[in-house]
Amino acid sequence: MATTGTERPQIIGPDSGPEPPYPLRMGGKVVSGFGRGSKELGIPTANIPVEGVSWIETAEPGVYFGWAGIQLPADHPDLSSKPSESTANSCSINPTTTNPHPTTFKYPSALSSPPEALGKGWRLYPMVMSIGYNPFYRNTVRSAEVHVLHRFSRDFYGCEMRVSILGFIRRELDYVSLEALVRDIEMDCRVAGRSLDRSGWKGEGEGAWLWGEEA
Ligand code: ADP
Ligand code: RBF
Ligand code: MG
Repeated sequence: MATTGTERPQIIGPDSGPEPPYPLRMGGKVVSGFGRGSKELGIPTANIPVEGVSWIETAEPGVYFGWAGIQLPADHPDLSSKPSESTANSCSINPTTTNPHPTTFKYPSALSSPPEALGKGWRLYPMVMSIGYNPFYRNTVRSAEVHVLHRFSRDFYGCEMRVSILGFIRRELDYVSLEALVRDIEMDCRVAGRSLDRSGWKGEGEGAWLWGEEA
């Protein structure tokens, strides 16, 4: 059964920072997913291939959070958006008929990237991600999909994306309705935002991976 917001921890992990086995990394080019993320839920998820990720098969299916690095192409409109603008517009969820008024939450600030990485189009964002089988949709293959906590003005299919997972939020659940699923994902975004908004959770040591310098 679905849990409700009041029963859930509002912040994950100790203030000092992530604990083993985190950080866990995965990366690759953003591919097309099941084609229902944005349209049905108002919550776009960037799918990255799970092939070749050593830890993925043994990871507990569920919702994780951390940081994402994305290499945006030179003409992408979000290359010019400043962190302050992104904070002002702190809801990455799009309104839909099932969720006309998505709630806002705090976008935590990311590590600052070096000028060379910025020049190559790399940008860092907080993220929540789902790893597993989406019981609500009964998928038969394991997928990894990342919802980036930033409202983009254009898609970024085909771009190189890196994620560094710092913690686990909850197991994946089946739901009585789409509304209940969306409400829980909104809560996941708030929990991730709050958890990453602490100095021990900025992904210290993960920068070079996140902006594409490390293989
Ligand atoms: P698909 O089923 O192909 O994954 P989605 O409806 O889940 O389709 O949309 C995912 C795409 O939306 C991503 O690949 C990315 O290009 C784009 N996108 C726009 N905003 C976001 C965001 N905040 N988080 C993740 N992806 C986003
Ligand atoms: N799908 C589920 O069936 N159960 C879940 O508990 C669940 N949690 C999710 C949490 C987050 C943060 C995200 C981004 C997605 C989650 N999904 C879950 C996946 C959702 O069903 C999926 O994004 C859509 O099916 C589009 O592929
Ligand atoms: Mg998707």
